[in-house]
Amino acid sequence: MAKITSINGRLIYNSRGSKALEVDVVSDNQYLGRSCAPSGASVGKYEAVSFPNDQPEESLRFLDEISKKIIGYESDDLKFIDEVIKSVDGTADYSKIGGSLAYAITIATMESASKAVNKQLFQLIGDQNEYRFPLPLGNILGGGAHAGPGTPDIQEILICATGSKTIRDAIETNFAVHKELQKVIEKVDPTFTNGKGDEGGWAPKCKNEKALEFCVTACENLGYTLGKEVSLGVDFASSTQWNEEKGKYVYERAGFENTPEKQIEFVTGIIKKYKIIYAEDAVHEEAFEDMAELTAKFPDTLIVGDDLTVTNKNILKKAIEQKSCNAAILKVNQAGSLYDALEFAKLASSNNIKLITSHRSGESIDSQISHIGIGTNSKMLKIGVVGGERVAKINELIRISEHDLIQGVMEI
Ligand code: 2PG
Ligand code: MG
Repeated sequence: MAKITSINGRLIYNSRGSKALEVDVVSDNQYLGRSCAPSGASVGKYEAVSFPNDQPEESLRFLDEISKKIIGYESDDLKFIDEVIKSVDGTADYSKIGGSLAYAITIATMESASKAVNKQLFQLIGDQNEYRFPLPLGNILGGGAHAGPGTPDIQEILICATGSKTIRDAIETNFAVHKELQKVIEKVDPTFTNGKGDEGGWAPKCKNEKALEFCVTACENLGYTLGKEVSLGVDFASSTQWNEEKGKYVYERAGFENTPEKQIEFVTGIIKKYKIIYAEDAVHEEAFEDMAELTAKFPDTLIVGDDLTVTNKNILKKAIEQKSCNAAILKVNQAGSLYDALEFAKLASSNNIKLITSHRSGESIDSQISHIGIGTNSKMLKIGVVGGERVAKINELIRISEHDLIQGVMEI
């Protein structure tokens, strides 16, 4: 097997213009793996810490110490690399070295290893006999922490081409809905500036329900039936609205507040009215019982944990015990290292929790998450619709489709 021969790191910039940590790992003096850690805006309380004391520079200082311990070793030995990173860090949440560093080293190393054996990265991540494309799940309308005042409180309305049989069709359907939505918004609001949120979803001045109606109209204008060719999803990102002191969800922009009971009614109403097949963080990150209520109520909807489960195996165990979700987001940087994230994926899969591999709102043009989505058997790949850093992941799916390694798309 190939051996790691050099490691280099640097601070570059992400799609929000913030510093991001990138690492190059070379095996056998020739196989370059390169990875840049993304960053979130609506960050879960129990996620890995991205940078020690919020200082990317401090994180980068630990690269040398780790490099010395892994150079000369096999680049596909993810477990060993993870152990070394953890031994240098010594904390439970990467607060000493920064989760970004763990992310970038582990993914760059695996990419380098995949090149050395001339395989696709997803083949090193998962060893199943059959691979399928996860269905791309794209943000078409953004609010909350991803867009400015006047936009909906709800963070994301998402499109998924649930009727598509090929990856290209699924991608093109998402593009079409995103384009049509622009026209729908412009028609209702001639002053619409075509502004977009951090992930490329349109950011109109409107309240939550109006935003959902815009999305329904866009789908219908294209002749699609919700639940057939396409389906809508919502990332409520409810921890953003949750006010611990008041014990209520405060919808500042729309001007109302929900008690926890009312929040369940609010979410229930939206899921039913808009035939939502994907509801992420419908209640706040510590409301395991309320999530369980929704999971029991909607067995045919993906009731998804993101801030709830933060790609953390121990927290997922609790969610499984309490039946708090039937699906979970996988974001490697929430976990820290790729090894941690793959352990999370194994636990999810063996407990029938469907996986959705996801980008962050602050992204680079890296595309390894497209491979991670395939390798972990994810049902969906939450990667946005437009914007260079989103399209990079989409285009990687097209490149992968040129190889005959994948048997069609996932069924939801
Ligand atoms: C989310 C993500 C990605 P952020 O909440 O699911 O859409 O947003 O990266 O800002 O946490
Ligand atoms: Mg989320």
